[in-house]
Amino acid sequence: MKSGGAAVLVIVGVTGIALMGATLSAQSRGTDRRFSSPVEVSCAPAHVRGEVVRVELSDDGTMMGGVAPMGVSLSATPASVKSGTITFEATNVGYLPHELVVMPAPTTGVGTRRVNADGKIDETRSLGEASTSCGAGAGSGIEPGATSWVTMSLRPGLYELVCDVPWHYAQGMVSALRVY
Ligand SMILES: [Cu+2]
Repeated sequence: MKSGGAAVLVIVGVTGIALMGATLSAQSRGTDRRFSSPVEVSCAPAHVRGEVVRVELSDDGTMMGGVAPMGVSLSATPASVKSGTITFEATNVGYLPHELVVMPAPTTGVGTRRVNADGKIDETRSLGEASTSCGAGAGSGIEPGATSWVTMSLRPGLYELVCDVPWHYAQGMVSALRVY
């Protein structure tokens, strides 16, 4: 730090030191891609196996004191993929924590599962999930800005990609995936 900076710190006191620290911290990360995109992408798998399906998890926040999620959405690209080894990369671009659970599609149609009193669906037939911020597999949820990933082998068929944070499925946070 320059000597002029020290003099300023004496005058502005502790608050100023904290602010200056935050500024320096932001500047030192200036080349970080997190700060060059409106969507904060802070992590990704180092090695990806098989076909890749990118899943975007989003929302418009909550209402009713945080109980009711608004504008939740789950989209998969591509929505149709070759059978075999498939890696899902799920990125949360919303405001709330989300997750990705891969399920066989119910015979009654995608998005038609019964939602229990706790706002969740029955995950008994889950084939795997990505719900670890900046990590693989099942965890405690994907925080906003983070990505989680999971690799699995899928046979041809129709699958359902689900976010099973309470009430998110009920609000339509589900999408079809065709495996051919
Ligand atoms: Cu969700």
